[in-house]
Parts: sequence; structure tokens; C-alpha cells
Amino acid sequence: MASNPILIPILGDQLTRTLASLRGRTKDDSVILMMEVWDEATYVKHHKQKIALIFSAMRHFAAELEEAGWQVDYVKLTDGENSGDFTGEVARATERHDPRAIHVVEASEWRVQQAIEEWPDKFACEVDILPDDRFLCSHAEFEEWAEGRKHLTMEHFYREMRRKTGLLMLDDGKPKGGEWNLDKQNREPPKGDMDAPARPKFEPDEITREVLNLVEDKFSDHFGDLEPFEWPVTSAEAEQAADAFFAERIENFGPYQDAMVFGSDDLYHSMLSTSINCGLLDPIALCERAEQAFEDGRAPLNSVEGFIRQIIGWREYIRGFYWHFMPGLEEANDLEATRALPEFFWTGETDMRCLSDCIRSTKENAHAHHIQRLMVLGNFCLLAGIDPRAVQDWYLAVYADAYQWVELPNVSSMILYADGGALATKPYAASGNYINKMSDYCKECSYSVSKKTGDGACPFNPLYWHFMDRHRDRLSSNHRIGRIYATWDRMGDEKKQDYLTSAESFLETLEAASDGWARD
Ligand code: FAD
Ligand code: DLZ
Ligand code: SF4
Repeated sequence: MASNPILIPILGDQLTRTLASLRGRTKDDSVILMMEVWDEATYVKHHKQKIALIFSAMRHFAAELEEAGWQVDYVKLTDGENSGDFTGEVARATERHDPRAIHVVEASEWRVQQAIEEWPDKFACEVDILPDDRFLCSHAEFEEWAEGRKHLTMEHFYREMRRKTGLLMLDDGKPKGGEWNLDKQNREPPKGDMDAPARPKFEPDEITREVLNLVEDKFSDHFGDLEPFEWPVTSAEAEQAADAFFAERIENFGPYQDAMVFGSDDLYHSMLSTSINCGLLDPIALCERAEQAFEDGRAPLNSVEGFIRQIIGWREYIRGFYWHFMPGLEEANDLEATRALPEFFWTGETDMRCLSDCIRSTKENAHAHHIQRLMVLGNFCLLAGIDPRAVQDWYLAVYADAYQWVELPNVSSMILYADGGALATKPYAASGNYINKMSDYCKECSYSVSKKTGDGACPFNPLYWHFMDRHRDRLSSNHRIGRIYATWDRMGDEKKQDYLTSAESFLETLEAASDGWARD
């Protein structure tokens, strides 16, 4: 290399060949820096599969770049001099390479971005922090959209993104099919033989095997099963996973999006979030493929629109929302919830069959699908009044697709209503009825979903009314929820008391999680 190089640090969720910091650079003027660091693996004690996924994907990505001729300086976790954090590693790399500049793409998370923003003062060379243009909506664009709005309604944002991308749009500016949102068609309960085709599973190669040994050695006290480890770890594998989704599952994705079946972890979901979030798949290209499936007559509009809405609607909105409300969002606790997370969230040992199945899937796969995260696990945390910080730590630790930018708004705002309604217009609170309607869990549960109070009653039933009663002052003026209080008021005092006593007896049985699961 003739002159001092540009140093290009690439973080574990930036594994994209077209990353802004790589574009326009040449193999001869740059050194790429990738760092396995202790702090990232332990700021919460991530599920073993998540650490294995990131390290393996990072090592594969580095190998691909090297094969393409780039100079990659890859620091392994076990490197004796490893300082344990990004800033320390960039400092060491500047000594090794004496760069004329550092070009880095902004971090997806607040915590890391704070550290990066100190680099211009810490390092002698110029530091360029580039926008992450893998997202459709820039920070400035989201702020412009949010400005002056009373409520940041996802649906309005989503329509903007449809117009911006032209996805599922007609030339006259109207949505294909005449409606923007077909969610009403996407609430089918499970039917008898939900025989969804299995997603492709990827055998660990030599690189992944080495990482699995490392994770077993260094992170054996973290939550979750390490093997079988079957996630895609390269963009080629992730594309294969996407091919299978578009060939076999997109058709039924929409109708059964909210269905839950005991022991069936994927159903018709794409299972692509782990690959999208670390950069192996381009989310907009996936949406284009979904639209093509509709145009080719391989998938109905409700499935395709549902999939596209999750990505250019929810995913983009959640990211904008996170940056709009950080850093305050972590502390938000509008409902003043203080109860400790129950131990069974880590062990799965509960007689509540819905929860134990969702926690089993979480432990085995580092994954649970959206409605399990929202309406079973999340609903329980909301109704039982679990402290938002404990819930945040749990979701951030246990899912292989979890990064704070996407986890926090989903947890704090969507499931816990901790922001007082900035995201959701009402809490997603539900009794056992909803779970019974959308799953086959209740049939063989040791609790009875039709029993409302007393011994053997499904705990979601009294917890629901306990929640409504204790938050009456805050919620009764909400026009989407006010009617519920009319029902509550029509119940006699004795029935109401039965609900409250049953809920309190149940809450007293909850054993608080022991220390050390989420953080040391
Ligand atoms: P599919 O059902 O196939 O959906 C397609 C894609 O849409 C997903 O891959 C994802 O990229 C996107 N998507 C769907 N819903 C959301 C959403 N609410 N927010 C953002 N993107 C969405 N998703 C994460 O990627 N990381 C998280 O840490 C995360 N935490 C969550 C916590 C809670 C409490 C809840 C309710 C949801 C959370 N989600 C999170 C959203 C969603 O549950 C997952 O994206 C989804 O289960 C991933 O599986 P899939 O790829 O099969 O998704
Ligand atoms: C999740 C994760 C883990 C477990 N380890 C690393 C790591 O050692 N090195 C790295 O570059 N990235 C890791 N990641 C992903 C990062 O946490 C993620 O890229 C940033 O925090 C985004 O802000
Ligand atoms: Fe869950 Fe209640 Fe159904 Fe049991 S009866 S599976 S606890 S909703």
C-alpha cells in the first residue's frame, strides 16, 4: 500500500458487501477491521446461538472479503492483546496501520454509537461516520415525518414507505388491490394439519465448528442450547433460506401469521430476521421478491402485503422510533411496573403450556415467532406488571435477531405500554380467550381456559382484569378501551373480588429470577 490506508471498521451487524464505508474504496487504499470483543458478547448474556451466529457470520464475511482481495485485519476474541471493546480495538488498529482516516458506518444501537462519536476526539486521524443507508428511511427523514404529529401512527408511516419504494403501488398512486393494509385477512386460527414445509437447516462447516467450540468454552453459563446450530451464516446460505420461503411458505404466510401450534416453531414465518439484521440479506430486495411472487400468481396479496408491511412498515418504523425516543426509552415505565421477571422465563418450568412452549422454542432455537413474543410472553409481562428493564434484558439476551434498536421499541412500547402510548394506541392486553382462539395450547394445558377464577383457572383470565382494574385511572379515558370498563362495572362486587383475589394469589406464587441470567 503506497500511502497510509483508510481504516474501515465493520461491526457484527454490518456484514453487507455494499456497506457505505466499502463503496468507492479500493482494495489497495483500505484496511478492513473486524473485531470479536468481550463487551459486545456480554453487555447482556446473549443466547449461545446468537454469539455463535455473529462470530461465524463475521468470520465467513472476512474470509469472503479476503478472497475478493481486500486486506482484512480480523481480531479474534482469544487474541491475547484484545482490549475487549470496539474503541480499544480501533485504537490498537490505528497503531498497527497508521491510517490517514477512519471510515465507519454509524452503529445501529445507541450504546455503540455513543462510543463511536467519541472517536474523532480520541484518534489523531480524520474520522468519517457514514449514515447506514441499508435502511430505507434515514434518521432525518423519520424526524421530518414525525415532526408536528400528535401520534406516530405506523400505518401512516408505512404508506409513505410504500409511496417511496413504489412497492405494491399502481401508476396512479393507489395501492394494488385497492387497500393499503389487508391485516384483517391475516388472522386465521391454526387448522387441523398445519403441515408447513420445514425451512432449510445449515450444517456447521469448519469455521462454524470452531466458533461453536469457542462459545461452549467461553459462554457456557449463557442461556440457551448451542446445538443443533442451523442458522444461515453467509449471504449465500441466507439467500437459500429466502428462496425456500418464497417457493414454499409465502403463500400461507399472511393467513397464519398469528397462529400458534404447540411444538411448531416456524409455521409459515420467513425466519429471515437473523440474516436481515446482521446484513446478510437486503430487506428491500426481499420485498421486491415478495411482490414478484404476487405478480406471478404464486402468493395472494394478503400474504405479500403482510410481509412487505412487516419490513418497510414495522421494521423501518421501529428503527426510526428507537432513534427518535432514545435515550429515554430505556427508562420509560409509564405503568410503574416493578415486579421481578419470574424464574420460569429462563427455565421454561411452568404449567402454563403456552408460556412453556414459547420458552422452549426460545431456548432451543434462539427464536420465537412474532405472536408468541407479543401475545403470550409479552402479554404475560404486561398483565403481571414485570419491570420493563428486566423484560428488556430478557428479550435482548434470548433472541438471535435481537439488537437494542429493534428489541426496545417492541418491548417497551409495543408489549409493555411503558411509553404511555407513543407507539400503540392501547395496550395489547388479552385474556386466555385470545390464546385459545389463536393456538392449540389450551386443549392440553393443566389450567382451564374457560375457568375464570379460583383453582385451575387459566392465570391470564384473572390477570387480565387485575391489570385493567389497577390501571383504570390511566386507561379508562382511552376511547379504544373504555368499553371494557363498562363490562367490568356490570360484574357484581363479589365476582370482581374473585378476579382480583385469584390474580393476587397467582402473582404470589411467582418465584423471582435468580441473579446472573441476563447480566453478571
Ligand atoms: P416474519 O414473521 O417472517 O416477518 C418478516 C420480517 O418482518 C422479519 O424478519 C422482521 O425483519 C420484520 N418484522 C416483523 N415484525 C417486526 C417488528 N415488530 N419489528 C421489527 N421488524 C419486524 N424482531 C427482531 O428482528 N429483533 C428483535 O429483537 C425483536 N424483538 C421483538 C420483541 C417483541 C416483544 C416483539 C413483539 C417482537 C419482536 N421482534 C423482533 C419482531 C418479530 O417478532 C421478529 O422480527 C420476527 O419474529 C422474526 O421472525 P421472522 O423472520 O420469521 O419474521
Ligand atoms: C451481537 C454481537 C456480538 C455478540 N459480538 C460482536 C462482536 O464481538 N463484534 C462485533 O463487531 N459485533 C458483535 N455483535 C454485534 C454488535 O453488538 C452490533 O453490531 C452493534 O452493537 C451494533 O450497534
Ligand atoms: Fe395458556 Fe391459559 Fe391456555 Fe394454559 S389455558 S395454555 S395458561 S392461555
